[in-house]
Amino acid sequence: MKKGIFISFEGPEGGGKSTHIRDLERFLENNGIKTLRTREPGGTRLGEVVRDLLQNNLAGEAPSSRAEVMLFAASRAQLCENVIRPALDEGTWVLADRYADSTYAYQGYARGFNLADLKEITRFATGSLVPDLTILLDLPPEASRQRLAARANAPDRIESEGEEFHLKVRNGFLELARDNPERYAVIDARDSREAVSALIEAEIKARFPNQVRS
Ligand code: T5A
Repeated sequence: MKKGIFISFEGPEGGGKSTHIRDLERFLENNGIKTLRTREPGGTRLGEVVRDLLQNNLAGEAPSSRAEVMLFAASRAQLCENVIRPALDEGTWVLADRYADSTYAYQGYARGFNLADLKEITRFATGSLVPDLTILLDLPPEASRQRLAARANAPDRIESEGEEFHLKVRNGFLELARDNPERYAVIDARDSREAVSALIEAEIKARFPNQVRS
């Protein structure tokens, strides 16, 4: 039975998901809460191979758009069954660097696949596991591009998509947040690291007052 809390972090590339998950981990651990960080695609041995297929052309050919949907779903299915569910069952809080809403934003709103189809594939892959809270680190494409340009590694296959694609991704996430206001917290990721982390902590305290106090 699920005893832990499941929090997903979503948003455009460079929004600060990894950075703010690390900050939240420290905050929760200071409150005596055990946490586990996951990432997608990836997070299991099978998932990391899928990540290489999706991002680094491991197979020597790019996946078709439909194959891309199924590869993200396969990575998520493995992660849910082998990592996320067992952790939640033992009371660990899971902090997910991307989850199903990324599929809806990238493969749905940006690539144009039908959202109802994607939801059905996701329901099967995850056994209907939905986060308790989704933190959307919202960033316009221009700011996202600047952050990615500042890092050492070259953009991967999906990051290299054009401006219009990334605008659709951003607007898709904002629409998902509007459609699921009780699950989503939208945070302006252009603020400083300290300011964004403080907003996330305030959100967690407000939503889970019995578990998080200081
Ligand atoms: N994808 C994924 C799909 O298409 N469908 C799916 O279903 C799923 C699951 C995954 C790719 O796959 C796609 C989406 C993606 O294109 P990834 O390699 O895992 O890609 O990369 P991202 O998830 O995009 O994450 P990034 O590592 O690019 O960015 P983060 O984690 O959001 O940002 P982070 O923390 O690395 O920060 C980026 C930079 O900004 C700075 C950091 O120091 C760093 O330099 N920073 C801040 N600067 C100022 N103020 C702040 N508040 C800052 N926060 C961070």
